[in-house]
Amino acid sequence: MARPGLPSLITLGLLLVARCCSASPSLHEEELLRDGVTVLRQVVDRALLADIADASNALIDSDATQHLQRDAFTGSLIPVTKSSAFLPLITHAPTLDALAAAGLGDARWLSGYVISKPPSSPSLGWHQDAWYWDEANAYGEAPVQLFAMFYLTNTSRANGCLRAIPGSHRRPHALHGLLDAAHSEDVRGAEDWAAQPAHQTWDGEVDVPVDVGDVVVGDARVLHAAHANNSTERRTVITMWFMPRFSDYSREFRARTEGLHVHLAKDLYSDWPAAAVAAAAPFLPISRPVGEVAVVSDGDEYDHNLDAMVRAPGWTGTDAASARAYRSWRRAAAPRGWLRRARDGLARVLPRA
Ligand SMILES: O=C(O)CCC(=O)C(=O)O
Repeated sequence: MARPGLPSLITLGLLLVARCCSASPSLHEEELLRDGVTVLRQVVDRALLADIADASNALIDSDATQHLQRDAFTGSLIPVTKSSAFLPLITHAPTLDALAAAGLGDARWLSGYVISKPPSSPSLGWHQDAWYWDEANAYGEAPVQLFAMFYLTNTSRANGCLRAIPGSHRRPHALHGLLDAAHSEDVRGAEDWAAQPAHQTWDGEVDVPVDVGDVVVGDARVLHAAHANNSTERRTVITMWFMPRFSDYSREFRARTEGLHVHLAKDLYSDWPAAAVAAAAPFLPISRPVGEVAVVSDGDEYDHNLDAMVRAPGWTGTDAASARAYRSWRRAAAPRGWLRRARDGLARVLPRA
């Protein structure tokens, strides 16, 4: 084999240096697809985080949002659209560029929440946040909806870090049949909450502790929870929801997403300064100019289980493609009888390691 000459070695070196110095933070794409969760390390500017912490604390302390913090398990669940200070997280280039580099570009922002666990608060129970389980694409490999969690403090088991069950976004899990709907009244404040499956330790679960500046990126389908906050400080996360590859979805699914987005993010359209709305516009899942988006202010803004949402896995009979997708998803956990018998037979005849 010919040896590379000096000029080509120099070129290679320069290319490597350029790549290393200009590279946007890389998303561990395989980890995200396999586990349903990954961490982008140190991608958020400290000054921006300080502004976001100020805006979050002002919202949490405001009388106007007390009805959005009725539940000590989640803590606050305040839409970020209550303040245009959160715009930089809707348009956050390091996160969106990392998604794009991993093939998850054209991401549109669906909604976002200030989730602040008060000091000495109980665990947030296991849940998954997908709402499109009647769609065939809910059972595929590619994520349809992603969370980007921006924590405002370092997190650990002591102050309520995130935990997750890797792989549960692609495989049925015992918890799927045991849980009530995420962020619903059913999971808030039950007297025997500590004994419920949603607050137990499950095989395969992992803690996802972070440092300030990290962003946890995950598939909406992955089962996740948060430990109790046993510290004396608030533990706040800004959870932002994005729909990657938005233009690839069917017209019907885009319309469904748009309807949900306008409902969940209505304050952006009614209360934000025009310049902030214009800056957000390219990142929104809307099919019309922002000025033409019609906002209806009805319903309970604390309700996260709307009629348009299908919150639990299971084919609802809407179309044949999703029936096929659902069957293959089930098979991933429960191999066909002949496969199971063959595997058991092999295990009997092969010597043990
Ligand atoms: O509070 C946390 O760490 C997790 C929040 C969460 O589960 C969510 O945003 O769905």
